[in-house]
Amino acid sequence: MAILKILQYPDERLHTVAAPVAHVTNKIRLLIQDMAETMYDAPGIGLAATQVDVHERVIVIDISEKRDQLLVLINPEIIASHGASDYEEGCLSVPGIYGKVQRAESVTVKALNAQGELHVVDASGLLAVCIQHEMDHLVGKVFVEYWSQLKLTRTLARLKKKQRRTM
Ligand code: K1U
Ligand code: ZN
Repeated sequence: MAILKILQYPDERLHTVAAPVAHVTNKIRLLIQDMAETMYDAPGIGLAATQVDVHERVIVIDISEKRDQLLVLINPEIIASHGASDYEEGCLSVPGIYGKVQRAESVTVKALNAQGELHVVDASGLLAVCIQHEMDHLVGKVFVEYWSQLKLTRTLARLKKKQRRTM
C-alpha cells in the first residue's frame, strides 16, 4: 500500500472530469487500498480519486469514530435527494479553509463496491454531505467554488500566503 500525493487547490488537475470505471479490476482495488490509506493518514473522512490525480469515478469515505467502516463508491449516482442543509465543510485539497455549502440533507446513492457489486446507500447528515462533496470532485468541482467571487478570491490569497510559508 502507499500514501498518495493529494493535489492542492488551485491545481488545474482538480478540474478534470473523471471517467466511469469500466471493470472493477485488481488495479482499481489497489487504487482503493492506497486511497483509503491516504485518507486515514491525512486524516480525512473522504477522498475522491481526482484528488490523487487519478481520473476515474472512485470514492472512499469513512465517517466512523473508530475509522473502521470504509465505504467504497465506484461510479456513484444519486438516485434521490431530499431537503437542504449547510454543513461546515473542509477539503484535503484546500487545507486550513472551512466553510458552508448548501446541499441536500439526505441522498440515496447507487454505486459499485470493491467487489464490483451494485449497492444502494441511504445517507443523511455528515455522510450525505461527504458523498456530495466527493462526487463534486469527480466532476472537477471543489467546494470553495460554490462561494461568491469575492470570498473565493480572498480564499485563494490566503492559500497562496500559506503555500509560500511552507515552501
Ligand atoms: O474531500 C476531501 O478532501 C475530504 C474532506 C471531506 C469532507 C469533510 C467535511 C465535509 C465534507 C467533506 C475531509 O475529510 S476534510 C477533513 C475532515 O473533515 C476531518 C478530518 C479528521 C477528522 C474529522 C474530519
Ligand atoms: Zn474535498
